[in-house]
Formats: sequence, structure tokens, C-alpha cells
Amino acid sequence: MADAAIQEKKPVTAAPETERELTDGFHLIIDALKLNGIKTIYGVPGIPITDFGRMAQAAGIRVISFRHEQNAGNAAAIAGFLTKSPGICLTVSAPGFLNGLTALAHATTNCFPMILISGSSEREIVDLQQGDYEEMDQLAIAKPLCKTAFRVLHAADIGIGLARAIRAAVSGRPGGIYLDLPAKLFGQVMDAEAGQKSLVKVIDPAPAQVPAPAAVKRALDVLKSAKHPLIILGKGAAYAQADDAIRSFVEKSGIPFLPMSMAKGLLPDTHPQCAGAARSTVLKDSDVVMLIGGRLNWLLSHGKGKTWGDAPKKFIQIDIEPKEMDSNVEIAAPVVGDIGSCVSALLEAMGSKWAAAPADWVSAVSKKREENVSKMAPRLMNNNSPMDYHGALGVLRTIVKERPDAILVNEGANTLDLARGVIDMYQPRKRLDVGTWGVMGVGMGYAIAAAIETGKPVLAVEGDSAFGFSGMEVETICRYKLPVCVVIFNNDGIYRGTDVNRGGGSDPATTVFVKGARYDKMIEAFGGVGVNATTPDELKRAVNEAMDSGRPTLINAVIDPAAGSESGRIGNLNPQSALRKK
Ligand SMILES: Cc1ncc(C[n+]2csc(CCOP(=O)(O)OP(=O)(O)O)c2C)c(N)n1
Ligand SMILES: [Mg+2]
Repeated sequence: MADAAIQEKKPVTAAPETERELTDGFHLIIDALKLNGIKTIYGVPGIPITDFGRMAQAAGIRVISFRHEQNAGNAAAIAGFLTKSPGICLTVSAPGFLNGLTALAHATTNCFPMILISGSSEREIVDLQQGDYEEMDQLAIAKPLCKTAFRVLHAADIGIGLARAIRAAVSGRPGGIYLDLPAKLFGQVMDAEAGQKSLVKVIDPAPAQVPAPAAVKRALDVLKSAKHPLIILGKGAAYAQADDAIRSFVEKSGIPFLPMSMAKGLLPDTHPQCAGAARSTVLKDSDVVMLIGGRLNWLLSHGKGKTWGDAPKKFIQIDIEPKEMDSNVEIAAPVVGDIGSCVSALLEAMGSKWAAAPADWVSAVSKKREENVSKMAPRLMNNNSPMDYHGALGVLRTIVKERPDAILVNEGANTLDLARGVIDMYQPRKRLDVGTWGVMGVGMGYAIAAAIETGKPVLAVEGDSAFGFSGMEVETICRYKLPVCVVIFNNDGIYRGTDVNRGGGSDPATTVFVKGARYDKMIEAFGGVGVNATTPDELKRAVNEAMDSGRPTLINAVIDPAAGSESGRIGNLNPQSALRKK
């Protein structure tokens, strides 16, 4: 039946089949990817996509083979964030697809453009549930977890299918796209010339969305009325690559700015207007808040409650997604459009006589910030052994200052929250972390894609638990000889390494790992450099050496097991049992 359908789709030409040059699904997918500038595929081989991976590599596409699809998916997701072009993840059917799906959902939640391409089993067998090899109705399962999902059944539709996937991934609010390619599609043949003609080069895949002049004026009117204005930069602002316009706008306004985690470095954290070290003050005391590419989700306490204080607030929000407006609180001035167009329009409409932000507010914020920075300074210089978080992070803070173009990957609980606060960033899109979900497991996938997409050295600062979710990819890092230095903050567990089994049995507590584990030995198995660092000085030496040499390195940084706190900075989100025994 399916073959008959394929025959129908085949273009009719005068020449007999044997004399015509043919192409097939394998080649058309590769041609379609190349035509659209896709240079890299992240994936795991297997039926039905093994040969496809080989052929893509032979055709000049870089194919990075991982040990687990979730890590390949996270690599594709962050490649999308870094390049504004969809990152491609390639998997086998059912289990491989499901392994990649977490990353696809993560990409969608974080608004990163990504396409998960999975091979799938025979449609006729899947739909009759007759028990095919790796049988699963993947399209149906992917749909609720991504922005859009497509399936291509005919070789002649590969061009359109891929074009739709690319445009859906990057236009409007970017997100994850699922593209289902049944095994039979790869081998389908068609006339080569007709095949070439069927390919589509996507023109202007993410068209500018210019805001309405009235919306721009309304936003500036609200901003003008402010006595205590604040700008919050979200990772959408970092994604936009409108760095110059954003910097000009912030500087022209003179308003203190607060970068969300992955927006750090858009303007340097050391910029005089940066309010990162005065976060609680500016959230409480501000009266007008302009969000640029940031959402009022849990990370900003939904724009209300204790964090935001009693002072009445007015929000201005710049976002490409109209539905984002009023998501949690009333938005007094919605500005809908792409960040670059919106910020440029605001800049232009400000004219040359824009009054700087009220001086008393600006100086109150910088005073608070200086106070907090100097309070923290001595803790960062301690040389304790075993190290505490601050001693170890003080060293990394200096290293990043000296190497501002290196990329910092960061996950964990205490390891994440404290590193975010301590390590200043100086350039846009250099800090990659757990994002909207606070998910563990992005570390090695992000580090690999960051090295490949940017060619810059990568420093991955990982909690020992966080690292475990993607740790096997140190082999991938070694295999591709990537300039990645992984530092594991090893405190023997999740949050702390000191918990005990409250049932009194011989099993360890639920949050602790093997004490004194030597993660550095792992990378040595694959020819990388392993270092055990017990003091800040040792850590500093080892990281500098790794960053200079570019050799894959894993440093086991021994952290006091008692140094962390439950859930890092978000312990308040843990539900409490009213019946808890004292
Ligand atoms: C996929 C996923 N599973 C579980 C969690 C819950 N979780 C949050 S942080 C964390 C690990 C924290 O330990 P570690 O990485 O060692 O950091 P530390 O606080 O010890 O420095 C876990 C398991 C999560 N965020 N994501
Ligand atoms: Mg830990």
C-alpha cells in the first residue's frame, strides 16, 4: 500500500526508470540540511539512522556521536541558543526518541530552537500495534511536548518537511520541533532532478517582528513616570544577538539592570549600572520594571509577593510572544515584537533629550551593591582545605575574569546558585546553565556543543550529582578532543554529603554518594587529564593549565561535605510535612 502511494507521488518523466539518475531519502535529507546551512548533527546511531549518519559525515556535515540521546539533545538545544539556527538531534526510534524527548521539551520550555529528528518504525505495523521493532507512535507522543511536530512519508516531501521544521523552530518564540522520519523514507527513490527541485531553502526563517509605534510610546511614557526604574534582562535578550542595541538602550536610560542567569554578560556584571549584587533591594524597591526577553515565572516569583515588596509596581514587557503578556500580573505596557526591533524602536523614540534615571535611586542601588560585594570579598579569598564553595569559586571567578571569552557551563544546587552569584560574566552568551526548569543533566551536552559551535574553551562547573546525569560524555569530549575543562564540586552528595539514613539501616542516606569519590579517574580512562584538587591553589593551577592546553580535563574539587545547604537557594520550594518528627 505504502509503495503504491510512493509511486503516485513520483514525478512523471519521459525517460524510462533505468536511464534516469535517481536520488533517495538519505540523500535528500542531507541535501536539504546542507541547503539550509546546517553544519552539525548531534546524535546516537542505530536502526534506522546509522547509514544516514555515515552518509551525512561523508557529505561534510559534522556528526557528533554521543553516548546517550539526552545529552545529544541538550547539545542541539544549546547550539540553537548560541547560533539562532536550529540545533539538530538525531535518534533511533522508540527508546532513543524518548531519550531525546526530555531535551526537546527542555528546549521548548527555554525557547531554544531545536529539531529532534527520529527514525521511526513501519507505520502500518505501528498503527495496527502489531509489535514492530522499537514500535511507538512517536509523532503523537512528541506533539504535546514540543512547539510543533511533523512527519514526512514521501521522499518528494523531504524538502518541504525540513523547511517547515526550520521555520517553526526559529520564527516567533523559538522552540523544539519534532520531525518523524519513518525507516522506509530513507530508501525511497525518486528522480534526482525532481528531487533537487523539491528542496526548499528557507528564506528569512525568523522574520523581524516590529512593534507598534503606539506600544513603544506607551512603554516610554510609563518608563518616564518612574522614580525607581529597573530593567530585567532575560535569556531571550541574550538569544536575540542585539547586544549593541541593548547596551545602548540600557546606558542611555541610565537605569539599573538585573540580568537573569543566562543574560549575565550581555552587559558586563561589573558595569556600573548592574544591580546583580543588589537583587533583593531592586526587586522590592523598584516602581517600574521593564522586562526585556524575560518572563515573570517562578524565577522572578511570578512578579508578586514578598520578593517584590509592598511598593506598587508597573511592568513593561518586551517579548515576541503576545500570550506572554499578563501571564502572572498586569502588564501596563506590553511591547510585542522581536527583541532587536523593539529595543531599536525604543532607542529611536527616546530621542536625544531623554532624562537619565533619578540620581538618588541610582546611587542607592550602587551603594547597596558595593556593600554586598565587599561583604562577600573576604570569603572568596579563603584558602581552606577541604574547600568551601566560596574559596573554590573565588578562584574560578578570577579565572573567568582573565579569560572573558571562555564559556561557563554550570549546574548543581549550591554549585549553581553560588557560582551564579560569585562568577562575574563579561560577554554575552557565555553563561549556560539549567535554565527555566532548573534541570540537572545539561552539563556535558552543553559543554560539547559550546566547544563545537564557538571554538572557545569551555569551563563546566558541576555539582557531583549534576555531573552524574551526563558524566559518560567525558568519553565524547576526549574522542573529539574538545577544549573542555570540567570542575566537579565534590561534596559527596546532593546538597551535602553528611546526611544519614534515618531508618538506621545499613543503606546510605538518599542524598549521599560514595565518600571521597575520585571523579578525576574517570577521564583518565579515555586519555584525558584528571586532577584531584584539595585547595584553592591546586584548583587554580589545574584549571589554568587545562584552559591553556585545551586538553580535555576533569578536576575533582574536594568540597567540605557540610558546606552546602538544602536545595541551594531554593529550599523554600520544598513541601513540608506537618507531621514531621522533631
Ligand atoms: C532532572 C533532574 N532530576 C533531579 C533534580 C533535583 N535536583 C536538584 S539539584 C540536584 C543535585 C544537587 O547536587 P549537586 O549537583 O551535587 O550540587 P550541590 O548542591 O551538592 O553543590 C538534584 C538531584 C533536578 N533538578 N533535575
Ligand atoms: Mg554535591
